[in-house]
Amino acid sequence: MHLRVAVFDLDGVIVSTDTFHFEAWKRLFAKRWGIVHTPAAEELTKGVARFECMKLLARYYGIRADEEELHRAAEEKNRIYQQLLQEQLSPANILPGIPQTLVLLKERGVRTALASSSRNAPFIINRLGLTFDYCVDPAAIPHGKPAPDIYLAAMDHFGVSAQECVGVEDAVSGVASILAAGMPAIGIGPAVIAARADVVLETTAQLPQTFEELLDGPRQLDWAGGFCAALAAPARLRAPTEQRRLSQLTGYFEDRRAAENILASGSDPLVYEYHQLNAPRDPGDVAFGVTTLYPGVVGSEFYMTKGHFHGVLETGEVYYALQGSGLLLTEDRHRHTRWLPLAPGRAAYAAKGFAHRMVNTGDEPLVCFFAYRADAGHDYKTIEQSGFRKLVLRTEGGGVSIQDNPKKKQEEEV
Ligand code: S6P
Ligand code: ZN
Repeated sequence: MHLRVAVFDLDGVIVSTDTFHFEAWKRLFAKRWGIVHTPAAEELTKGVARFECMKLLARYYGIRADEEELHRAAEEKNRIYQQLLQEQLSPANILPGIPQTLVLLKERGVRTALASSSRNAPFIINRLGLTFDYCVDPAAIPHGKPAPDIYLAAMDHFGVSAQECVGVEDAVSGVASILAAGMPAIGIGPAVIAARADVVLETTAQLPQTFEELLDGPRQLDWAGGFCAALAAPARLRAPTEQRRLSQLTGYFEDRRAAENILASGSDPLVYEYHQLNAPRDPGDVAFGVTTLYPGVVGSEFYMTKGHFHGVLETGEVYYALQGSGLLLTEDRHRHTRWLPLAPGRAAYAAKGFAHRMVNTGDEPLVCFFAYRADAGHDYKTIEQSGFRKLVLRTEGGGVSIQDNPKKKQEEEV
């Protein structure tokens, strides 16, 4: 990806204003109703708009007040909050990694924007001594997060495409807003784990390295200490995948002429791609990744991966289907052949000693997670020369038929 613009949420990403909000509610409840506001109640307000917080807390503390009074109280809370910011907000409230990230982006020519729904944002930024190339004015945005409007406004300002941007958020509705704008999303903190961000970080301190990776490609993963990597298909924020086009696979299909005809017509379709993390070649490590096998046929044979034995023959491999349907064709060197169905939620185990190949018999991409012993290595030659014992073919009625591979049969009869 060519990154040109990074768009940031403010609260929880650039700065932590949690303590100011807590103190403001505390003072409000003490003054108006003689109630001691607790951290447990404060938890309920995270990511919730001001007046909604007011109603929620009033219910929590059993306060009886009409809408009008609650509105006035919410306004008073905001005044207290602003006053606290005036008196106490300092660069010490900037979250870890943020200054380094902004310096890095400036050095690398990436423009920065702020997409905060808070009308206090310009004041806060100013006070912290931070500068962004552009701050979206929330007053001019028709629909708040999770609608994409605020991120689209940032994108339009710079005249770039969504794929040239990345958004950073710490709340589910914020990540949803980024994704709805079509941008890749970086999520911060455990709250966004379920929000389908492309990358999820534990803290903002990991942002400088994440941006370096976006700009320069991934660093060495921490195989000795543990790590979490994005394997989403397509892996929008990671290194490019290995791709296999038909021109690299013609010899693998039974009907070679059909393959050559497709190529002669001027197209070289992408048959499959896989993204694998390069584990150290150590028997104690586990190599893993994701393969996406596209739907299609060559003649009547379904699209498939090359297939291979492992170099260390006696090593198994597990496939877990995430999307699509098809099968894992496996065979050993002693005439045992099996085909294992692949569909979301099913795990297929290619036993040690068995060659394995994915076949897509459906009409959408077949996406599988795979994992195997990291030092197993690959033996492609055997399959390249004589194929698998079985061919997986589409019948005239659109069904699936598994037949003997005549080439292999002849060979084994000799
Ligand atoms: C590796 C594992 C997968 C395949 C990938 C591509 O042991 O089985 O990573 O490499 O699905 O298939 P192939 O047959 O071209 O290697
Ligand atoms: Zn394998």
